[in-house]
Amino acid sequence: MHNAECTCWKCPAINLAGKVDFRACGQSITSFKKKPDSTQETHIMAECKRRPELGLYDPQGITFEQCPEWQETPYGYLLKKMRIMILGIDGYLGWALALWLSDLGCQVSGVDNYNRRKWVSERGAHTAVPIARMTDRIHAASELLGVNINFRQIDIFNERNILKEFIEEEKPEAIVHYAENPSAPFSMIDVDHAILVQQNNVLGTLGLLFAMRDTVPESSLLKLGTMGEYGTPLTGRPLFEGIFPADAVLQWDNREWSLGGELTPRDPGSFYHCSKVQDTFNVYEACKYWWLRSYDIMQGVIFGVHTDQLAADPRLRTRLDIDEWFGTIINRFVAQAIIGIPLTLYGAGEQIRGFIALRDAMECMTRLITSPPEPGQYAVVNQISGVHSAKELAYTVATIGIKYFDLPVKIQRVENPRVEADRHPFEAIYENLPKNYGFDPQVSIEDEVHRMFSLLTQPEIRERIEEKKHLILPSTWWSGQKKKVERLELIDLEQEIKEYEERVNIYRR
Ligand code: USQ
Repeated sequence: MHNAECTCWKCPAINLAGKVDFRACGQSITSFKKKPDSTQETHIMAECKRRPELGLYDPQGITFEQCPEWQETPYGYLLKKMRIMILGIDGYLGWALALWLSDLGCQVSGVDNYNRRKWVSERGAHTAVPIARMTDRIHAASELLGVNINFRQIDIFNERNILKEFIEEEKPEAIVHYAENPSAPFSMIDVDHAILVQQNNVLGTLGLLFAMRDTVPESSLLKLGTMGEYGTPLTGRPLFEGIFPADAVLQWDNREWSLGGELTPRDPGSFYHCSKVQDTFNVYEACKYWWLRSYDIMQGVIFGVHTDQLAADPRLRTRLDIDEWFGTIINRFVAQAIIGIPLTLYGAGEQIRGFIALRDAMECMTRLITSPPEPGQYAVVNQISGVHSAKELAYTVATIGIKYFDLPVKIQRVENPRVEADRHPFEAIYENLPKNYGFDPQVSIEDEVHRMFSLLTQPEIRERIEEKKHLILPSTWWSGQKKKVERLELIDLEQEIKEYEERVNIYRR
């Protein structure tokens, strides 16, 4: 188990308040652990909120493996009935994680203001996979999975005090923060939308950090960042996991400095991505000032519909957006293939991004929850399972659609409404999750695309996609223009796929 040797020092059930004067400490536990005269007497003392009978004790003395409060699961030792609050629980990821964690025995609470539903309807769109009202979803989860989710409708920016009261009441041992607007195009519509995204995301998160300081400083924050914070540097410089490794150096003017431990450069590609960059700094500072502990999760583009819990019953499914604002590339391509719209490659179609399937993202989150950062630690992971170009993905979706679902799929190149490099080098580093948290991706793009075709070709869902066909082609330009993109090229697929398949063994089943 990746977290067997972790000790109470990382455990959210520990109460350090008043036992350690963090202001007197350096950044390292070792610098204040022992008395200067080496009498080996431990200076950090803690109490366990779950096991008060221990009294004051050395928080480095007991490991997760040894503690009866931590139990073995497939994803590491997990605190029994761990209390986890999910902000943004009504969203694509939030709902999937709520069911996943509840099913693992966690006590899940959640917060949402239904903004995602409102924003998608502002575009005139709807989720392709129908979802019920939150009360019905929670009822279905209780009936079908036997789990209880405690939900509160709260706007984390406008109702900070109510959020704080709810946190105080629930005392979560981890908080997963998904309650942000995730759409790059939405943030580029006009000044009102750009401000809305930054206010919601940056200020909402800032308020949360203060609430955590005052209520649950020992709880870990799992904050969703994005791989898009780094951009796609044309030098081809590797995209390290948020922080430079120890051996990175800066050379200039015949001098050299270590960059180890410093935040890596950011080059976001929309006002939405900028909001995530600002979050990074706010979370980083909060960890520094108040010894909060946080994972900044630089997630790539997510795709898919499947986890075991979501698939257990139609009432448990999560939303799936396919419109130009909220649909992500693979999900959009599958929907386009089903209703006969040529798959929309923006520009050259050679943009490269990191990707991860919904199910694998849930596993990563769980593994991170089971292994909290140390007090004061701002840790980063690049949460992806592979990197692909837009063109490669279009070919994958087209091949599966043609071969296995008998669909006449075509691909088109259209004008790129975004300002982004569509031919660039890309070297993403994503070693932390596999190396330190035991993550091994389980879902290939091909398998998940196959599964999506099976679900989205169901008549009711197919009809819902047809209904919103007119919202597939983008009309939100980074320049501020509002006009549908023009087609640049219709690709002769049969010939291309044949050649492509010869080059790459694309469908590995
Ligand atoms: N793209 C196409 N055709 C489409 C849609 C997108 O070619 O029909 C291209 C875009 O130009 C872009 C890439 O595919 O280069 C990804 O676009 P996307 O809309 O799938 O994803 P993006 O806008 O980058 O944002 C999504 C999520 C966001 C998350 C981000 C991770 O909406 O919340 O932060 O993925 S990342 O891309 O790594 O920054």
